[in-house]
Amino acid sequence: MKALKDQFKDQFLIGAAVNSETIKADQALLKTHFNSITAENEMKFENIHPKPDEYDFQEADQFLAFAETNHMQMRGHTLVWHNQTPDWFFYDDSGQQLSRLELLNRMEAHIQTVMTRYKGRIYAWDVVNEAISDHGNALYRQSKWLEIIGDDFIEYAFRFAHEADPDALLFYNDYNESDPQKREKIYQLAEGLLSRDVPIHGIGLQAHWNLYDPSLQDIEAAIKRYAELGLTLHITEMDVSMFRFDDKRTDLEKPTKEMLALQAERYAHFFDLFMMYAQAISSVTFWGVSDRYTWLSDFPVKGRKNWPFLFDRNGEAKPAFHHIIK
Ligand code: HXH
Repeated sequence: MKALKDQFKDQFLIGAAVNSETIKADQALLKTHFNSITAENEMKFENIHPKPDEYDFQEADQFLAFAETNHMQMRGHTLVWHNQTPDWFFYDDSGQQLSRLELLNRMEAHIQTVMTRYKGRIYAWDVVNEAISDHGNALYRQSKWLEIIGDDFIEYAFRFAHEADPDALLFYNDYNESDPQKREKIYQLAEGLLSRDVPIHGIGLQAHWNLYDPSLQDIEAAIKRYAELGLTLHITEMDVSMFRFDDKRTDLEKPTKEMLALQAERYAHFFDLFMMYAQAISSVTFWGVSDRYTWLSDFPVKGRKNWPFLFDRNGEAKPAFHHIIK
C-alpha cells in the first residue's frame, strides 16, 4: 500500500494533529503516512501557559521529540486566539483589566517564550487564529485582544513572532475560509498586513468541511483568491464530517456505505483541487489521524460519533484513502 506522504511528496507535506493518546495509539499510521504533525491542544495558551509565571512544555516537547525522531516537520498551533486562553491573562493582580501597553507586553513575552524554546525546530506557526468575524460586515471578531489592544493586535503578534524566530513561517489561520464573504475579509486582512510590511508568510485554511459543504466552487475560489496574495497556503485542520452543519442526528453507531462513498468522492475532489493549486499549497494537515479519535465526536452534537478521516477506527484505509492514492 502506497503511503499518503509518498503520493504527494513532490507537492505537500502531509500532516496530522496529535494528542497524547493518538500519538501512541496511532503511531504506526503516523510513521507510515505522515511527515508533519501539529499539537491539537498542547501548544495552546491554556495548556502551555496555564498560570502567570508558569509554562508547561512537557507534552509539547514530547511531540516535537516524536517528530524529530521520525524525521517529521512540526507546525505550531497557536499563539494568539480568543479561545482556550485563560481569563487571568487579560487582568492584573488587583483584578483590573490590563491597559493596551500591558497586554502588548504580555503578548510579546508569551510569544517570545514559546517560540524561542522551539526556535529553528518548529518551522511554521499559526500566529493568530480565528480573528475574523463570521457574521455581517464587521471585519474582526469581538475578543479581549481586540477590545483592549485594538485591531493592530494582529500586526503586533506577527511582528513579535518574527522577532522571536526570524526563520519561522508565520500564518494567519481561520475556519469558514471558503465562505465567499469571510474569504474576502480574510483577504482584506492579509492584504492590509502585507501593505504595511507585516511579516506574514501564509494563510492557513482550516478546512473543517463536510459531505455537502462547502461547494467545490467556493473552495476553489478561496484557494485562488488567497493565492493572489503571493502567500503560501497550508490546509491546516482538514476533516470531512459525515453531517451537515445543522444535522443533529445521534443514532448512528457506524457510517453507512453511502456516507463512505460520498466521503471518498469528496476527498478525491478536494485533493484534485489541491493538486491543481499545488504551486500555492505546501502542506495538508488533517485534524486527527484516524476515526479512532476526532474532536467531532460529541461536537457540536453531544452523543454523536463522526468519521471524518481517511483511516477507520482500527487504522484501516477507508474508501476515501483508496480514492486519493492512485
Ligand atoms: C478549530 N476551531 C481550532 O482552530 C482548533 O484549535 C480546535 O482544536 C478545533 C477546531 C474551529 C471552530 C470554530 C468555531 C466553532 C467551533 C470550532 O464555533 C462553534 C461553536 C459551536 C458550534 C459550532 C461551531
